[in-house]
Amino acid sequence: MDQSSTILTPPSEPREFGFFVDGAFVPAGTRDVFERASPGHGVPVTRLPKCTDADLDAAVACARRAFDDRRWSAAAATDRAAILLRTADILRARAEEIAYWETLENGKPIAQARAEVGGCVGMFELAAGLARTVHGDSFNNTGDGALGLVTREPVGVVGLITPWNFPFLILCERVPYILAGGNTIVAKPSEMTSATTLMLAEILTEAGLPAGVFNVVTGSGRSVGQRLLEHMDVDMLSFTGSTAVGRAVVEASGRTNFKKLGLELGGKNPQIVFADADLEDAADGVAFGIAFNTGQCCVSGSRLIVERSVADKFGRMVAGKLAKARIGDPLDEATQIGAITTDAQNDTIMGYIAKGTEEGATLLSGGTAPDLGQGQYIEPTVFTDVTPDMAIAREEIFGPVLTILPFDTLDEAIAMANDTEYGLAASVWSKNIDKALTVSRQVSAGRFWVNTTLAGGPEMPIGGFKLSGWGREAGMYGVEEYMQVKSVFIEIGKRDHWIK
Ligand code: TXE
Repeated sequence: MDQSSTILTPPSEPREFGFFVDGAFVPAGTRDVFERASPGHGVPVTRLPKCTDADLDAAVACARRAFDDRRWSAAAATDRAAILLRTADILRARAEEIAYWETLENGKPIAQARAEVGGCVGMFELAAGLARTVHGDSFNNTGDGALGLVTREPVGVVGLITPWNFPFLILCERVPYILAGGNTIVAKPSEMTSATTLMLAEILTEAGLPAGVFNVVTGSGRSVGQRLLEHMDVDMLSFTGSTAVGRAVVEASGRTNFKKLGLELGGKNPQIVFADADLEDAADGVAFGIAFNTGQCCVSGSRLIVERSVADKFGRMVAGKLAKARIGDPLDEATQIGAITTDAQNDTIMGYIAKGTEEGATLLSGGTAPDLGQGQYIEPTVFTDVTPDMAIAREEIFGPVLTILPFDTLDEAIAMANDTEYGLAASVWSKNIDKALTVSRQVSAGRFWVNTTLAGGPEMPIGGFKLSGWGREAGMYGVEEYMQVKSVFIEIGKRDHWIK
């Protein structure tokens, strides 16, 4: 794992992990084991226990105890902040190791994985400050006989189900803020990419987090994941994944204890490009927006909505940019586009590319799966002659597939951008501030970018409108999401008696 060498290599044999409960790793023992192969190399890289129902119940019971005895929620915010800051320091020191395992299990380029870990350090640093600044309110205007206080309290035990596309980043967009609020956690990472979640458990413990506050169970969504959704002792559940499973999360909460929910689901995000944009910048941004993380990104800009007068020229500019992006071994420092993370996702993306052609769209560029000798890769793909009713224009593909739709007027651009059941993210490219602001106001999306895309920082909230989900993650919005509000009304002085 020498970062100075150009190409790292996969481990000679898979690394064994246990799951993590009550501050310690539990080895697989007699449990079934899931072996994960690197999508970029096709060789096994990790082995993880398939946790049982009893394991999940034990992890929830442990998180429950750790919450109820107030070992974390009653700690002074300064102490919580100190642990979050120590975590940031250890993350920084172990960034290379985390990036390596993230790349092996996910297939993303190592340079990108390193940048993501850097972003996660910032999440912990910000959350440390927020642990100390989150506060309630007071009403000193209720007359001399009363005082109203509004306090914030942690929700309790939080179940956290995360996907395989950004296993560490999505985790760290949530964990520091959940901990800042004083909650305890049972995390269930995707069975495809659990290693770095387990590494975070080790790091939090080293940073001084009390045992039982952060627990990790490994295994499939249908088994331990579903049980976590239905668990009566889980007070809140944060789910990031498909809209279909998001529905199952809502149903499970309704059937059981009405646990509070946070949902970040799918997207079909528009990139609106006006003729007055800096087209060179916009072409680079649109190419990045669809090819980053091989389009396996809930905020991918997968629908290019471009002013008709420049549509042909701009489509060629984007295709030209994408043709220059370097596809290759995810462990190669120079790689910009890595492997497709799962076999199922690979089939889904290739299926949509075939469907686009069948539906009558024209393949402007890409569309093939290059043979790099090992692993699974798909070229960034651009379709023109797309109509808004085609499946490739409506459904989340979750791959590097861009559709181009031309527009004539501003109102038409806004209507096309909103013509989707999703509302996660959107971008507008224009040098005319009136157009850019009008579009930003009228497009339904939880995240909006002007003359950029897939950008931001830990202060900025994350989440969606419409079928893209409920609630917001990150920043102060994220901390408040994982807290309850309590109103405390206090009488001052002698009571005015009801019964005289
Ligand atoms: O997601 P799942 P998949 C979208 C994307 C992709 C599609 C399918 O379109 O093609 O979803 O991906 C756990 N109870 N996104 O099948 O199944 C599962 O173990 C409890 C968008 O991988 O939703 C994993 O930890 N948990 C997205 C997590 O849910 C269950 C990111 C996500 O898996 C469960 C990923 C169940 N019944 C996919 N079934 C985004 N918003 O970024 C599964 N899980």
